[in-house]
Parts: sequence; C-alpha cells; structure tokens
Amino acid sequence: MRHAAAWLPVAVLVLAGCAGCGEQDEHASGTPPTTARRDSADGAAATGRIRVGLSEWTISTSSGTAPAGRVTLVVTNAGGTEHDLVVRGRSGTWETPDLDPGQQSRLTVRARAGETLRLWCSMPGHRAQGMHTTLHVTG
Ligand SMILES: [Cu+2]
Repeated sequence: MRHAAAWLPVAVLVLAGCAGCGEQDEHASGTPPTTARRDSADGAAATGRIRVGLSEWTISTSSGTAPAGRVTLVVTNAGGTEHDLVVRGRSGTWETPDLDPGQQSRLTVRARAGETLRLWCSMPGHRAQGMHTTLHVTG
C-alpha cells in the first residue's frame, strides 16, 4: 500500500505535465509544482510577520508569540526620539539601524521552537527605562 500511495501522486503530476504540453502553455505561466511538505519539525518552512512599535519607554508587539522559522518584524518608531531594535535568540542577534521618529524597518530573524526571543532598544538608557520585551516562539 505504501508504494502505491507514493506512486499515485507522481502519476497525477505526469498527467498534468502532459496536459500542459498539449496546450502548449508557456512554461512561465505554469503553476509551480506543489512541493512536498516536510515534517513540521523542520520549522524553517514556517514564516510569520509581527509588527513592533517603539516609543518612550516601551516596545509593543502585535503578538506575544512568534511561529518557529523565519519571522519578519516590521519595526516602526512610533515615538518622538531615535530608537532601534535588537533581537536576540538562540540562532543569533539581529539589529535594525537607528530609526528616526516615524521611520520603519524590517528585520527578519530565525526563531526556534520553544525559545524566547529577547527584544530591546540599544540606545543608551532606553532598555533600563522599559524598552524591552520578549516573544515566545511556538512550535
Ligand atoms: Cu529607544
């Protein structure tokens, strides 16, 4: 049964390919083949987007948790003075440039399931005044 089950999708793919050839569709317009899904344990396939707001003297996030994998933080300085954002996790440390009030920056980080990412502003004194938070990474 296992072999038959594995073979069937291949047959479908081949048939779909032939149909495409018959109609002489442009290859560029073809829908990309569905890639086999890897185990969910491989969190690298997951993506997420979280908005982060910087202000005096707090960091707010659109979610308290992040999915495992690549996570894009959309960071906005909503305050009245310069801020930045540093993110540290088990896979590394990432940092935005210094952001003027109103400026936005994107930071893509790699999050591992079960870890807690630490976020803070590295401007002198800002972290101590409250500009820090955490994001728990879900499986
Ligand atoms: Cu700051």
